[in-house]
Amino acid sequence: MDLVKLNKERKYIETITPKDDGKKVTIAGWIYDSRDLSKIRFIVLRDITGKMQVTAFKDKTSKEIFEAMAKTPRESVVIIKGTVKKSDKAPDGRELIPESFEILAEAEQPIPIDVSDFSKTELPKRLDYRFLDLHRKKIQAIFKVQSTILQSYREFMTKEEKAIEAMFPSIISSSSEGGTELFPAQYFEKKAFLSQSCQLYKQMLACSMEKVFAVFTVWRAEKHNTVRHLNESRQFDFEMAFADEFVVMDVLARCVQFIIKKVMEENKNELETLEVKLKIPSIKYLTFAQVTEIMKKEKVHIGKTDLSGEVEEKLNELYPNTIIFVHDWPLAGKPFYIMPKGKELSAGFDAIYNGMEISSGGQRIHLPELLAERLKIKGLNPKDFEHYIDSFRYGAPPHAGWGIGLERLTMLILNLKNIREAVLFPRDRDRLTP
Ligand code: AMO
Repeated sequence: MDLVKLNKERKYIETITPKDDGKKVTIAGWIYDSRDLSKIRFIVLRDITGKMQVTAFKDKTSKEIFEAMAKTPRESVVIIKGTVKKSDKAPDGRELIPESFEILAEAEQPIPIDVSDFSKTELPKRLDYRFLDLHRKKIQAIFKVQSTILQSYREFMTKEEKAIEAMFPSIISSSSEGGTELFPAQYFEKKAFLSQSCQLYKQMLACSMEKVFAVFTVWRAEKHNTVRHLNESRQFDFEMAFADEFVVMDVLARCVQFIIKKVMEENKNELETLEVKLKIPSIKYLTFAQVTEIMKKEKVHIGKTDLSGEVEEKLNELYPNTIIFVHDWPLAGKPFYIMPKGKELSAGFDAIYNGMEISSGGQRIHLPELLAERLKIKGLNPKDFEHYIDSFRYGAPPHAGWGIGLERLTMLILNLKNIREAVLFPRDRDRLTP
């Protein structure tokens, strides 16, 4: 097969319209379904854009093609040339009458998981065969939407905010979020860790480049196995100089609204496939103390320094389709780099959307002495953070920022029940392959 020629000739199924009726086209893809009615044989061919019925007749189609259509198993990869014909019986109103049929890769049988649109294969098994799971329209829809989320985050940051995209190291020498949860790595003779966030680097960068953002992979050695946590996840990071938490909460609100608007505009088919009805969320600001009061009335238990899943769900019930910013967070519940506000409170916040935390952030400490003091209070050694602390000694403006979990955001936009659905190849407590 001449693949250069194929790419010139090939038409994606979605682009075949009434204008093509009577014309010869070449399509390529996977056999989704086949039916044999003795004198008529059907194949439904699927490519990344859609499905098309291919219809062969015993008395009209060549014997070779007629037989190949019966023999070639589902999920095999084929190239079919033929004439487009209007047909009331075909799913999209047109079918292809084949004139040539070439098998590029025959799928071994049996296929280990059900890859039909109605598949009931359980998630763990699907993830064992993720490469096959990705043959499915629903699964492809999730990652088409995630691609829009990624692109629109970049578009928002570069076009609306004029921020600068940055890359940071993934191997670090000390914690960036607190003492625990690090994966150790051997770095020649030195002890190192996989990055648990680009926190310290994005802060150092914002102190010269003012407005920066990143799409950054993080590793967290948390042992729990939940439907909302991963051990490897991706974050949308943002950091801005001359800003406090209120400035960056506003950026976050507009950013998430922008992303959701783009998904609504660009992924209509995918949202339909996934049966998701999206609306642009509204924005609500509450202090931690206000949330405590509300929860008292609702008789939901609230911790002193953090919000439980139950509280997050209750907030969603009270303020549906809303990005809820909970600010003036208790100092004890935030990492060492968050700016204190008096003795008890901090300039840190969490953002909750559809019943779960999508982001946390706040104003940072840009004062070296205060930073060293806060590190000690958190049980960390300022010596391990020397470069970071020093970076604030020679002209560092006040700054603030946040991080959104990409998989969390995808999960919550699409109403997925398990965060693993929003990762191509998830890494959790038990899963290191594929
Ligand atoms: P935090 O640890 O709250 O903050 O993470 C930010 C966001 O990332 C997502 N997230 C996760 N997603 C899946 N699995 C996990 N284990 C996981 N941990 C976090 C969540 C969360 O809201 N440096 C700060 C951010 C900042 O202040 O700029 C940070 O990492 O959506």
